[in-house]
Amino acid sequence: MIDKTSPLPIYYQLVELIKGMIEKGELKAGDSLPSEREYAERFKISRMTVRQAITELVNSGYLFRQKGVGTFVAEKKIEQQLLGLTSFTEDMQSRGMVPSSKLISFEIVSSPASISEQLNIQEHAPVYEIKRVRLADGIPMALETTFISANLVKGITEDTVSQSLYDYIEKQLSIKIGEATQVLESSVATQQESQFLKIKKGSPILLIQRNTKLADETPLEVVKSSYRADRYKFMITLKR
Ligand code: 16G
Repeated sequence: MIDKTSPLPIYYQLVELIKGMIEKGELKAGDSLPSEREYAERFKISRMTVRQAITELVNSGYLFRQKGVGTFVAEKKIEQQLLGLTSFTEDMQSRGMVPSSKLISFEIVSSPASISEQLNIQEHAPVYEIKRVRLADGIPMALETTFISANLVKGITEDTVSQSLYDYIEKQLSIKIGEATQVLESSVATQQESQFLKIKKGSPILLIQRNTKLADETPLEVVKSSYRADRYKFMITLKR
C-alpha cells in the first residue's frame, strides 16, 4: 500500500491512498479518520509524514479538523461547470438536489450609483434589492444579493424569489435572458456571511459577481454572491 522504494514521496502516497478511499466510498463524509499515531504504526512511517499528508488533504478540502476532537471526512464539493448560463435552481436540479431559498430581505430601493451604472439606469431609479440564502438539500450554499431594475422586470414578489427568478423572467414574463459575465474572487466570511451560511467567521468563501444581460443586451441583473468554499468548486473547460 505504501511503497518505500517508490520514487513518489511517502506523504504523497498516503494522500493518494486516503483520497482513493474517499472516492471509492470506503471513507464517507463525517467519518472520523484514524489518528496520526495509528497511521504511522500501520504503515511504519513517521508521524510527521502522516501530518503532512493530512494537512494537504485538509487544505484541498477532502478532510476537516475539529479542534480537540479529531479529523473527519468532508462533504464532497459541488462542482459547477462555468459553461452555460444557468440559474441556481437549474444547477441543483440537474444534480438531483432540492434547491430552496431563505429570503433575508426584499425591498425596492433607490439605486446606488455603482449599480445604476452597471444596469444602465438613472441614479436613484427604483431597483429590487433581494437578499437570499440559497440552499441545496437544506444546506446553505451561498448568500446572494440581487439588484434588478424595477422598471425592467415588473411584478417580482416575495413569492417569486422564494422560487426561481430566472423561471419567472423567462416563463411568466417571456423575457429572453442572453449572456453574463462572472468574476470570481477568494475571501473570508464576515460575521453576517458566517451566520447565514452556518460556517465559522473567517472561513474561506468564493465571492462571485454576475452581470447578466437580456438577449437584446439590456442589463438585467447585478448579483453579488458569497459561496462556501468548503462546498463549492468551479470548473472551466479551456479549448485550444
Ligand atoms: C444563480 C446566479 C444568479 C441568478 C440566480 C437565479 C451565480 C453566481 N449566480 O445563483 O446570478 O440570479 O442563479 O436563480 O451563479 P433562480 O432562478 O434559482 O432564482
